[in-house]
Order: sequence, then structure tokens, then C-alpha cells
Amino acid sequence: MEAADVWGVRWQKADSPMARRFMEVSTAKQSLVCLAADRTTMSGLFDLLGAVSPYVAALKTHVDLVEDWSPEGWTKFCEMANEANLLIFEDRKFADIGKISRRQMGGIYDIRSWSDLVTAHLISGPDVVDGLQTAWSDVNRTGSVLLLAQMSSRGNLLHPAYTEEVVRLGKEHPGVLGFIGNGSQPSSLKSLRDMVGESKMIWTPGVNIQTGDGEMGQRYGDPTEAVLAGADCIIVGSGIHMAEHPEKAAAMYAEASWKGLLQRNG
Ligand code: S5P
Repeated sequence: MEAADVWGVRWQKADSPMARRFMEVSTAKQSLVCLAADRTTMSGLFDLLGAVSPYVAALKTHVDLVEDWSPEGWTKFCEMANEANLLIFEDRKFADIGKISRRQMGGIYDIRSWSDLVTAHLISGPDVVDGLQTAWSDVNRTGSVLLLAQMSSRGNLLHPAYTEEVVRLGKEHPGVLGFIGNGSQPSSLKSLRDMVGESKMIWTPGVNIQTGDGEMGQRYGDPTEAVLAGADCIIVGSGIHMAEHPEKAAAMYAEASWKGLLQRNG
């Protein structure tokens, strides 16, 4: 199956090579799942990735959760992800002014050297995206930014007028892959898709086969519904890494997401 056929208009209108790369990987694996690898030890991360990499199309990290982090261990982990054909996405949620965000891509974790994607809030204005793009070019790499347009957590302050502004500014920016949307509510995802149009991606956390309220204000919606409502990638954390059999769970989320895409474009 060719990515162009499965993804239809999203493939034709995609304005970023990274979006096309994601669509190719997800087509090869028949999975729109981004694994939120929220484990706190390197061995836990290696085990998880070893078990689920055939069923996921991207790897989302929170590098600062890892208790025994080391540059050597992380380099190996990223090599493993690259060999498994995964985009590496550091969910750092940058929010500072452009020049500081640029420097925060360096530092001890040196995010710019291994990430393909990062998240950012646009609260400080659009220059944060330029700061992040400059950081990748500082190390002769390219990457792309996902802007938080909505959030999955209860009571968040990303109100509709703010979402609209984020989309308006992000849509025009070539350094933006797309937006984070609220996967727990298909209706808000649909309105986000209407705003975004076809050329940018929407990735959604807050997705679980068990819908409803999660831990500490997290909310969950159904994976297939999220894709039908316009999500191009479902971000799944505890649904996979806390499952008794992460491999089986990942396969189940992959199937649910793929079914949604075929149905959406069918
Ligand atoms: O609005 C958001 C945005 C993000 S990126 N809500 C979220 O939950 N996330 C991230 O998605 C969060 O940081 C976590 O890594 C993942 C959800 O994990 P889960 O265990 O609830 O599936």
C-alpha cells in the first residue's frame, strides 16, 4: 500500500518533508501510534521499545523523566529508535522566548542533536518556532515543531480564541509540522481540523481504549474516534507502557488507528 493512496488529501497537501516521512512510516507499519515512552529508567525504556517498535510509528520522550540518564545510554536508545524507523519526538513543551528556547535545545540533554520533533506552546509568541529551528540548524540537522493548540487535561487554559490564534500563526510557518489536539473529545478535534485545513498534521494525546477520566485530570477518548475526527497520529502512553502485555496493547492501538484512517479516507 502506498502512503499517497492511504493518506489522500493529507499526503497531497502536506507542506513538510517530516509529515511525509511520518505518513510513509505509518503506512509501512499500518499504525498511526506515537508511543509516549513515559518510563523513568533506561532499562524500562529499552524493554518497552524492544517490545513495541514494530507497532508504532513515532517515539515520544520526556528526557527529563529518566533517573539514570546518561549521554551514552541515550545515544544507544536513539539508535535503536532510528533502526526501528521511528521519528523521535521530545515532548519538551518549550515556551520561552526564541533565543532561550534555542539554547534549551542544547544543554545537557542536547535535544537538537537527536530529536526530529519537539512540542512548543506559542504563549511567548511565534519566535519560539524560529528559535527551535535555529537550534536544529546550529547542528546541521532539520526538525519540525508541534504546537499545542489544545490540551487533553481537565481545566486547561487553552481557550478557543487562543487555539484559533495558535492555528492562524502555525499554519503559515514552514517549521511547524502541525498541532497537538485534544484526543479525548472528538467534537473539539473536529473543530480544530476545520480550523487547520489539510496541510498540517494533528497529533492527539488523551487517547485510550478505556475512555473517561484518567489520573490527575487526564481525560481519554477512543483511538478510532480521534482519527475519524481528524487526528493523524494518536499519542498513547499508559495504555501501552502500563499494560500487562505492552506488545499486544500496541498492536491493538495500531489496529484501531489504522482502521480509523482507512474509514476516514474510504
Ligand atoms: O494535552 C496534552 C499534551 C500532551 S503532549 N496531554 C498529554 O497527555 N500530553 C502527553 O501525552 C503527556 O505529556 C504524556 O506523555 C502523554 C499521555 O500519556 P497517557 O499515559 O495519558 O496516555
